[in-house]
Amino acid sequence: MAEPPGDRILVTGALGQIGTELVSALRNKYGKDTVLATDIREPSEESYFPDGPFCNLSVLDGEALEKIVLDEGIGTVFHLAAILSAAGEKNPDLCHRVNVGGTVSVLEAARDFGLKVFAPSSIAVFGPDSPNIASQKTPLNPTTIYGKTKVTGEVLGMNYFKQYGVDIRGLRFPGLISWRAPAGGGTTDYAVDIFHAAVKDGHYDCFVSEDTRLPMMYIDDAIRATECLMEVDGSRLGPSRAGYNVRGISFTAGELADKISERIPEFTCDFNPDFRQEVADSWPDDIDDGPAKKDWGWQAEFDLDRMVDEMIDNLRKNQSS
Ligand code: NAD
Ligand code: AKB
Repeated sequence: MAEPPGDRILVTGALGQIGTELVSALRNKYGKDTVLATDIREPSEESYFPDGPFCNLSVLDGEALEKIVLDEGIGTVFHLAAILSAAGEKNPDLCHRVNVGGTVSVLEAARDFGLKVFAPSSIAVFGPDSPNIASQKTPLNPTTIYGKTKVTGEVLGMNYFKQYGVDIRGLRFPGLISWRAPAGGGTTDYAVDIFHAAVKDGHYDCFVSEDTRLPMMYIDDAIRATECLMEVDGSRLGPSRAGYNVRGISFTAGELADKISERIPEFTCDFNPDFRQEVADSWPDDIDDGPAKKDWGWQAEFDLDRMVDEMIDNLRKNQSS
């Protein structure tokens, strides 16, 4: 493997739900100027984004990516640019181009310049034939275009690891729940939107049915899992290195609405499933994360009550500031 041109960090798709939080965490840890945030769009005036270096980059432009890697002395890439499940079902061609094409651009740069890469996968890799609790070894037969691109991403990552020695690491994130940045066009977005609606309007029209149960995780656990995986000695990582299952919480949409009502008694929720119901129905209720626990000591910290308290407290503080 080549020696990387430097030890700075590049984040693709940095303005999204995860990037907003990850860039902040990485800048706190390694220093503001060490982390170069990039995205195909510009930061907006209205939304929060941590202060520090930013430039436009489409992950489909492999040449531009390699030039930034060289010019900016990059050693590690957190590759977050993607089109999520609901947006992907509406625009499958774009989803395939960005998720597969973008990952190839990053892996090619990693091979040419000796970069370490974090590329998240998703519980969307599982399909309707998955058991209710999907294990690491459950066969991957997704029916969504997004899920298929995530399986391809894991396979590509393992190929670049085996053939070229690229240090690729990835997690199969559950639906992530956070309060700073809006969710970015997925099926689990309801579990973020419901909090904003509850705090602002006291009512939410939910696009999945009351009994829809899915694997979820609070953002602080997701950021901690990402940091742990990237910091652990590579010799501890097994064959799941490109897509470790990481478990957080599992609840139904109805259970979440009830927990919010316990804290906001006037809150009401209607359930009117749309096309995203079929996507949700194709995913497991929960996942088992035995290999992540065994290989690098993963353990989530947020249960349902703690996550609901954090979301409501933070959104209320944000609203009043
Ligand atoms: P998001 O949709 O919030 O953000 C994605 C970002 O990518 C956006 O800011 C968008 O502008 C950018 N982007 C789109 N096309 C691009 C291109 N061609 N070049 C550069 N940037 C481009 O997504 P997220 O929730 O932050 O997800 C990040 C990663 O984590 C994705 O790989 C996603 O599949 C994975 N993931 C997310 C969740 C979740 O619940 N948020 C769960 C599982 C996996
Ligand atoms: C989505 O719903 O598409 C994402 C995911 C689980 O990957 N949040």
